[in-house]
Amino acid sequence: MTKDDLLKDMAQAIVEGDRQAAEALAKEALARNLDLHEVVEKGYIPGIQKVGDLWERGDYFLPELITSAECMKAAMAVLRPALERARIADVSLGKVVIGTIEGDIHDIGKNLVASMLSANGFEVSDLGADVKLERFIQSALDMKADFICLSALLTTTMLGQRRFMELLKERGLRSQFKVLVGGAPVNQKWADSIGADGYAENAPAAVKLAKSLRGKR
Ligand code: B12
Repeated sequence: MTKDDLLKDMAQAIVEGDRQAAEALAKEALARNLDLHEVVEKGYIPGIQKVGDLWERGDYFLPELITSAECMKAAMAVLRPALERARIADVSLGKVVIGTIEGDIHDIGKNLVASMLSANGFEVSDLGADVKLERFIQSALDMKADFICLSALLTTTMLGQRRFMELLKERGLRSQFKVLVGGAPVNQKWADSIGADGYAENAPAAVKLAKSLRGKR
């Protein structure tokens, strides 16, 4: 099978909710030593995006959405150790607290950002999904984080990103951390409007952004 066929099959496995295929293809990508960033960005992500489109059009319902999301998570679980092992630098480029805002259980994209930051030499503390704003602050203070990364996939939880910025200011902590925001409904304009330090549209861009902001205050 060519690489392009493999990538197409990955997308299809997610669309069809075929967990066995999604996992087997991820294992094949590892065995063939493929570029895992390409595998994720050109194989699996287009699959879950298609699922989102089908759902929006009313062709898929919540059960299909859940099944596809589980396949995506299963495939990412196969790839995650290798993504993280591919650590480029052995020195820490900075400490990162990451999570999905409270009220939001989407975590596939956040997990990818966490894995890639970790693979690129950042020390990452992943708080998971549905994380209370207070917890982000406490964890960042406890680990003396450089970055706080907030993921939001719902328009409602995007508002939590804005509230978070306000909370940091109220606590007099704004200058202590760089805050990065992301998630499908988020964009640069939103990041600017809430006074975040940066926005990135995908995991590789998040790594680039974090690297570019290192040491800046
Ligand atoms: C999979 C999925 C689910 C799964 C989630 C499983 C999981 N464990 O994550 C399940 C089935 C559980 C689910 C549930 C729901 N979902 Co949903 N879901 C999706 C779907 C199809 C894909 C999301 C995804 O994983 N994308 C793939 C990843 C790789 O992309 P990503 O998350 O955007 O992340 C990338 C970037 O955004 C960026 N990034 C992400 N986070 C961060 C953070 C930082 C700091 C940075 C820099 C970058 C960054 O990098 C990532 C990697 O490249 C989207 C559709 C879509 N187009 O997004 C809908 C979608 C997000 N869901 C939606 C909805 C409405 C829901 C539900 C409310 C449905 C319901 N009626 O119950 C619930 C929400 C429950 C809750 N309280 O959270 C809507 C949101 C609409 C809106 N405007 O608010 C969407 C857009 C679908 C739609 N078109 O209507 N969902």
